[in-house]
Amino acid sequence: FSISTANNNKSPSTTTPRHPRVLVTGSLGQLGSGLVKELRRMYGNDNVVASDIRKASDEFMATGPFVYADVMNYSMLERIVVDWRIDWVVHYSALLSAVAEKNPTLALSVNINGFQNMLELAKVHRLRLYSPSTIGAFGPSTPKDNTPDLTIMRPNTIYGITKLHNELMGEYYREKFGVDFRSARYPGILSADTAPGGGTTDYAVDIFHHAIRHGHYDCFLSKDTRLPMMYLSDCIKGTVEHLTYPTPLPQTVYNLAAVSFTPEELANEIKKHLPNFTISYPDPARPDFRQAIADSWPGSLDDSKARKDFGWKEEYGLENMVKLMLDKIQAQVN
Ligand code: AKB
Repeated sequence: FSISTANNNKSPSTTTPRHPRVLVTGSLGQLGSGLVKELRRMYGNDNVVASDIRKASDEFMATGPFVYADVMNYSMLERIVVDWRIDWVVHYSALLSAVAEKNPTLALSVNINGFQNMLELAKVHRLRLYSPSTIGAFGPSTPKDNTPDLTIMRPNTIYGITKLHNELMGEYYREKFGVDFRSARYPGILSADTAPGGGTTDYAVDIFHHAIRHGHYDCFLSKDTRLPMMYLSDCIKGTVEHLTYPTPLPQTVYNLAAVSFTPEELANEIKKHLPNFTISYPDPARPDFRQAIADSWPGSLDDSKARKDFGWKEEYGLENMVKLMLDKIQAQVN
């Protein structure tokens, strides 16, 4: 990343490399705080502006700039971009699948209007915009196994509809206006330090807390619901690789995957460390509302394009991820 600092007729133009200045929205969510930390490590604390609509902890505030940013307010966002001379935006503000399904009107506003504000700002101020999509952008008619990047996409959840809309709008702005828009379809993300916020894949985090604290977990998905998942640090690594790739990539949106498992397979892996752990599942006659959401999503993704185009490769599979989650949560309890 470099900016031109001088260009007159007498002396040759010189370029002084400087770090990009990055704005992260939704930075207090499951993914935001880890990404902010990594970007600050790479570019310096003052070059990464964290934002949210909630108050940050003293600990988080101590690490660098933090501003209030309501993604539905275009002029507020524009002021931040101008005042802080932002180059790149990572847009994480969104309602996840389960909460979106409970409040579709709010999901439409936040997920679509909030994103549209960012996209428009990216056009006007020549920003690089990274905003993740999701496995939720696929639907029940999508091929379930090894789902490719390009396939049938007819999501039947409000979350999926908003995310697919954003994929297409980002692609349109890239083609039409040259906006450097980048996106990856995230699977469910597992993390020990930050809680997920209202998704269908949240069971895969809750299970660890319950296993350690109570020895039992009452799962809201059926035991054979297979979904793609990933450990948080891998997601941050993949996001940084994608975000920082020096030139626009051949595709606007990439599948990003690491591992796929069912609740039963996850529980069996946990039992290897906690032999007394037990799990129960819903009565098939009375499924939780999130079962229908999960059933409409793929069981595994083909992410070979991300591996080829920006070198994506995960570090964590089921075994080492389970061990790490248990160790970290055990340390919190002690
Ligand atoms: C959710 O469950 O809603 C999210 C996602 C897969 O996008 N974790």
